[in-house]
Amino acid sequence: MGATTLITVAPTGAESAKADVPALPVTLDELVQTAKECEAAGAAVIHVHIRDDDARPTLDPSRLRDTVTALRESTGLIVQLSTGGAVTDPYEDRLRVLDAEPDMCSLTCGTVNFGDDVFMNPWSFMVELYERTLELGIVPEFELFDLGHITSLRRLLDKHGLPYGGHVHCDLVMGVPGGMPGDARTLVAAVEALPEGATWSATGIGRTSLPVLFAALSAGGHLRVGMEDTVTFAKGRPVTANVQLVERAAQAAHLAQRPPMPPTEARALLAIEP
Ligand code: KMH
Ligand code: ZN
Repeated sequence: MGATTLITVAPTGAESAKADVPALPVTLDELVQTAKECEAAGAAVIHVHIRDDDARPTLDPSRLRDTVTALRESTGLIVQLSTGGAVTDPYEDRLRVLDAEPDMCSLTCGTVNFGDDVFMNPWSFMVELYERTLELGIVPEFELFDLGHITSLRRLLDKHGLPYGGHVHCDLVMGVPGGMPGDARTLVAAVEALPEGATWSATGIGRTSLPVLFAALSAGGHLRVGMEDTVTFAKGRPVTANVQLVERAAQAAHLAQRPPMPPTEARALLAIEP
């Protein structure tokens, strides 16, 4: 078990509408402000989805580039762009995300029912995205929504070798309606199935957020929190800013005697160039 806890913030996502969730950061200014606050509160990685001028999810290449640049200029956070996008995004657009040259990108290891929708990640797409990360020198974070995704991750590593930098880092995304449940026994089962030497974080969607946070800390893992995953701080209390969730995660990490990991240490762990 490591001595510190890597905290990733996922501030926006592609699912919530600004009209329904006014605290959601959707402009570049809002995102940069959020990133600064979350870094000060203990986050080391930011998982980024961006929005267009109408606050709708977009994978526009020049906006992505501007976002990476702005986050680098304003923070020391590791910038991880989402290649998942929204469920409606075509594969070509999702592949093109890497052209924005982030430090990291998400790489989901299989298709999953996603509420009423389907989040498509067929094997051929996974392989193409993985090969591109290797070519471009971008470190992937393997997103695992279900136990079967771990089988596909192992197959990917067997057939195509280790990721850029040589270290495998995963994120268990739990509690999606259609994916694995967000509870302690499923988390333990998933962690036991991970490739040897892999590090991992976990996040619980919606009301599974806290059970997964506590289970992950207890099992020696890292944390992802943010309004992509939950917009409710407690029953009847909406999240008013992402930093609330990061502060709570940092407090829990301190209590667990594994305080938040600074971005420099996170870069070394994830084999990301300084
Ligand atoms: N928005 C979801 C369909 C990722 O960022 O890579 C997919 C997602 C995963 O959020
Ligand atoms: Zn995402």
